[in-house]
Amino acid sequence: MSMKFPFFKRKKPTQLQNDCDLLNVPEHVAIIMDGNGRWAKQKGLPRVAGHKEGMDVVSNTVKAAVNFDIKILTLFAFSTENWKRPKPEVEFIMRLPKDFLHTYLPGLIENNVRIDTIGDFNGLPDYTKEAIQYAKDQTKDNDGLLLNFALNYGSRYEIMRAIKLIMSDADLSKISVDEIDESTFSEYLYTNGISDPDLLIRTSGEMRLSNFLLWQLAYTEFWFTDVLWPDFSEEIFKQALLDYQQRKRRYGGI
Ligand code: V07
Repeated sequence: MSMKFPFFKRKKPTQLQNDCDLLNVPEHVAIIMDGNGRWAKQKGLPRVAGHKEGMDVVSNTVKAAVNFDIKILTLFAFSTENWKRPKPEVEFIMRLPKDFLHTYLPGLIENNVRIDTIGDFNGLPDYTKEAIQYAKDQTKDNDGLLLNFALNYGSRYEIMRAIKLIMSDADLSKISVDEIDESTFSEYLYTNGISDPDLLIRTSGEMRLSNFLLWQLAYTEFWFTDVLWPDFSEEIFKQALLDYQQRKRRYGGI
């Protein structure tokens, strides 16, 4: 069992632990895992081969996050806009969570990882929901890394949904207008209870947010790389963390 997940064990300090201040790693890292289709095309493979390769890179990235002692890793796996893709591609992608968990759930459990999701969970196919719900149940008491998948997620929808929830609570006199501030508003978002990302990484050279965590990224440091997601590695992750540590975070102050 543990031989299957050799990189998960924290026997030797990783390179990062040698040359970077572990007290200063971001608590919450969010990643837009872009470039899977392009990676496949460059290799003359079908797009889905890129998604499959990207799935295995998710596992390596989780291992790295555990090694780096990151507390929360939020991965943009499927957006509300991604339904517009060809049906066979969407169906393939929707089988990846089950595929992933079949291979990697035991290692995640062994390493105290908790799995959760943000987004419209009910809008996912039953076979996808069932596999993920099982993993959530199996890991709910773990207090190591929170591995948070954004699935069927769109940020404008999330914000509009929050407004509707607030208005319905107002109708029921559970909340009054003057109680609504930034902090109570945040409680109505999918990310209720988790801190805002300290660092956002986007791969494959695109420099936009694509409707990801618009509210939550207000003060987040952004880090972009031309590397395509299937080529992302612990080494590139480490570079992002080192760059993050060089930046002065000001939160609008001086
Ligand atoms: C997906 C692989 C990564 C690149 C981006 C798109 C394709 C892992 C999961 C997953 C989700 C939930 C869960 C366990 C694993 C996943 C989707 C797409 C929809 F509990 N990778 N991955 N889910 N891709």
